[in-house]
Amino acid sequence: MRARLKTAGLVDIADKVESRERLSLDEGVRLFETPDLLALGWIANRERERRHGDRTYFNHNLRLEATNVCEASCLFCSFARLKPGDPGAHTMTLEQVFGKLRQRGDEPLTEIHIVNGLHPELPFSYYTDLLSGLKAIRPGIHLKCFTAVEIAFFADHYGKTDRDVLVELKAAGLDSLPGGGAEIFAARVRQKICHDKCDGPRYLSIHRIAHALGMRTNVTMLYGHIETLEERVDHLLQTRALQDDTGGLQAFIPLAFHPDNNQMRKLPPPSASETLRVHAVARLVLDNVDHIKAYWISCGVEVAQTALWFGADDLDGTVQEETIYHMAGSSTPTALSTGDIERLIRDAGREPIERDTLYNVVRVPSAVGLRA
Ligand code: V47
Repeated sequence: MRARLKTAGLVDIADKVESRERLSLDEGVRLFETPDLLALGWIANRERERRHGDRTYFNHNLRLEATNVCEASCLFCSFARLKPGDPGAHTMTLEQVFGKLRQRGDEPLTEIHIVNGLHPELPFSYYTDLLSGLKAIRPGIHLKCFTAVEIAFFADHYGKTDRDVLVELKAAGLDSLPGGGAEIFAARVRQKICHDKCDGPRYLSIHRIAHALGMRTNVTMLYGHIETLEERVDHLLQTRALQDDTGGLQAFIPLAFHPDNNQMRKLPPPSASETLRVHAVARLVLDNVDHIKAYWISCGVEVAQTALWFGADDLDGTVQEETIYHMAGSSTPTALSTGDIERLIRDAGREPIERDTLYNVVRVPSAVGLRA
């Protein structure tokens, strides 16, 4: 392998990773630029196996979107509708949301993940009642709800501070924040693709406040549109700097841009190689984040399986009611059973571990062949 790393010009980076030295912006860009995807994958996989062996995490979760009414105008979004009553706009009543959970009977869900549009007409009590109502139905369930972009919107719209919004939502039952809304932190990109929502510094500041309040969060990165390689690595470095300060991030999730039915539909979607490359570079640059998630809804089931050899150690979960990606052209199923996910992981040569949101082990489907 060393000869191949040498030919690829990656020996110095491979050695740095092995001796746990930090990678720089330039080194991150070099990793993106290398034509030798397998050499990059080898380095990322060695790091993945050092941390997790063959262990590959997933959870039994339910994804809900209570409203797609959104006053932001992100060019990449196929899900949002500007106003209530616009064709395709939907807003569930709280009873309808609760019904979605009740329909699941006693299915052993451990997490509900909710992301909504920025709805201009709902009262703040809609969100607090949503959380407390879900907790009343399933007291043990983990509520991973509302991106930092939604938190910023609540603060501006209801005249509160970001901190007060988080404190009130936490009191109502919020347990953690999902990573959505990060897109690319660079102002140049945000100005072009999502100019009218929370900027990068505020996104990071909201995660920082959530961590200080004892909540864990994830960070995502939307790639494969107009961003440069430097802007991708800068996004990773800003994520790494936040984690240095707080330690509150659990997982980093690269999200592949889907071009159908949105204003960036002329762009091609990122290729499978690009997706593997992004997972691998994320694993290597984010030396202080434990988990890299290959979200199968976004990158496709087969590529997600392959990403488990390119730095990723997590596949997200059963999901069940996704619409953001399916409205943007994803051809993945909308749900997988836990049995499906276990099979996918084993079929990829890894060992499935069912986790909860905080990465506590819920179930080890098979202990055979597990590495320490
Ligand atoms: O914030 C929207 C992205 C995100 C498109 O935290 C698009 O565990 C690609 O954040 N093409 C929502 N991406 C999904 C998300 C997420 C997913 C899985 C796990 C977690 C977690 C978080 O989806 C949005 C936006 O960045 N998105 N439209 C599109 N056309």
